Amino acid sequence: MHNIFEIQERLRKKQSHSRFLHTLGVQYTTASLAMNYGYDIHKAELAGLLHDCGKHISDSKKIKVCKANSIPVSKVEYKNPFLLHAQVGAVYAREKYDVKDDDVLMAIRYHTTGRREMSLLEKLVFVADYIEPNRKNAPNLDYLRILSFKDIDKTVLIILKQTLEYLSHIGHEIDESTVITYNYYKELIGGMR
Ligand code: DGI
Ligand code: FE
Ligand code: FE
Repeated sequence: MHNIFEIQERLRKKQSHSRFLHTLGVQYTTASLAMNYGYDIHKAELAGLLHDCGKHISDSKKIKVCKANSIPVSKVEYKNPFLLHAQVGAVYAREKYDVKDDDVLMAIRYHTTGRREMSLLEKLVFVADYIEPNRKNAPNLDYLRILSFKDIDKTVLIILKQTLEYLSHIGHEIDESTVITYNYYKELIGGMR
């Protein structure tokens, strides 16, 4: 078992105050969702707590860490290296925080773009990142916070839809992985009706 409080202390020293509050928010929101869906609470807390542990380093270091670990960097990621904090986070969780569990590492790796066929833990972290109580600006948060405890796949889909709408509204480049994830969950949920 990892010592959650010890990891919190380490992250508190690295992260800005607002990032640290977000980090704690994702930790306990992932844990709450885990209780609701009958998932291992300790693994959920650990993944939520560490999900942004690759965020505080410089863009050039993010690219360097990816190269050193043979992680491919797409054109969009080169231009928007913040996207790589998910990949770097998974590397740091393994190397600096001694996380060996692949479910936890994958949940950190895919927390920004999601992916097709996410595991339950990947979905819990993806959703918790968006709805945790310190998030204030995204649309439909009240609705998504209720829906997340009833239908996790539908919540994932709406978050992806809103994220893509937001990115095109502000004219940010979209990584194809986000679109692939969206299309997968759109198809999945369309097929369920
Ligand atoms: O690290 P956080 O800010 O807590 O949250 P995150 O890792 O989910 O990153 C959120 C941002 O990532 C949000 O502003 C949307 C953005 N994002 C997600 N997919 C893409 C993307 N940004 C770009 N440019 N392209 C994407 O495909
Ligand atoms: Fe993040
Ligand atoms: Fe986050």
